[in-house]
Amino acid sequence: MLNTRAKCPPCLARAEEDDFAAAVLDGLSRPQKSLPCRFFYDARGSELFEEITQLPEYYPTRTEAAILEAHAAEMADGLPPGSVLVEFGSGSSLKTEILLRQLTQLGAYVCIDVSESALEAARARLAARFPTLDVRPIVGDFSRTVALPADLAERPRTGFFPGSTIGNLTPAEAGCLLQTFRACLDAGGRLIVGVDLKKDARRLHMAYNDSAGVTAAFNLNLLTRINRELAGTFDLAAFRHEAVYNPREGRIEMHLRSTRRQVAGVLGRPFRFGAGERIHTENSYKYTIAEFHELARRAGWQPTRVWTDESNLFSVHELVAGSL
Ligand code: SAH
Ligand code: AVI
Repeated sequence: MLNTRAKCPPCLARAEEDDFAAAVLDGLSRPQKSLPCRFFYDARGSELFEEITQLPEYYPTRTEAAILEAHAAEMADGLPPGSVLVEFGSGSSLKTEILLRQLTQLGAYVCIDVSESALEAARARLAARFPTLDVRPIVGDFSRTVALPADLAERPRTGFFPGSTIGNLTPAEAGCLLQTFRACLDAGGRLIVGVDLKKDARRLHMAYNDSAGVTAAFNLNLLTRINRELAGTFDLAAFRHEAVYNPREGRIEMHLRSTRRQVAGVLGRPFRFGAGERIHTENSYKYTIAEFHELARRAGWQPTRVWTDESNLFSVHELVAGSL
């Protein structure tokens, strides 16, 4: 597996500090404590995310998969033979298989993710299911990992960014990320991106507060990871999962709320929590199609086609890169 680093635009420069320890110490030192959501995905976090995707309340994965099943042939149409499919935040690559079945002339599949365990499991499964496919996993942060393996650099590329992972960034960060992807893909290249749509707040609330408590376990696992990797002393029983829809921002916010006054240590540094104080762990922005088109255009992409489900829960967009 390849580990690569490349330059990012100045607005993503903060991501340079992605070292887990530095990010945790910084996030917990702020007046509003926060932790970056990309650190959810250690091996256990990736497993818990896969469980989330199977929950009855979590509609995004199955809805997006159904959209891909219905339209994969159109999405694959016109892809030059020998092209490279580059997926950002590929996780299990399960949904990717729907596209791969249509992309019979694909030159290679490059999958980029921070979770080494998820990449390894995907690599092994794809090797069995698509024995002739050239799969190139890259462990890294997609906001910085834009350098493709040298032998693939001259091939035409199509980007794939499913799952509404783009919603986990603020709109400003998402715009920067789309610019980074544009630099990574060819001028005239395409990006297929999955975006969760604005909808009834109750439905959103249920999707992030499932009755089996899997999303709560996913959120709390961040503290388990800090305890294990950073000599943390968090008492998990004294923090509670919270997910609320913020209609003004158009996003689900996930938090970990301290149920009492307490002190938790990280790498020997004490962090004080008041009763009820929260750590902000994730945003999950929801867009209308028009809002997402506007965001894409500002980042230099031309929206060409969009596919949705009958209930307008989720959208899959085709964007074409303008010249730089
Ligand atoms: N694309 C898959 C997985 C979505 S979950 C799907 O649609 O089901 C989000 C994935 O993005 C996780 O696998 C996580 O490890 C990865 N991820 C999150 N932030 C990342 C980052 N900054 N760089 C690379 N991968 C990231
Ligand atoms: C990966 N990402 C798009 C998921 C989401 O819905 O924002 C992560 C997640 N968080 C809680 N449940 C799922």
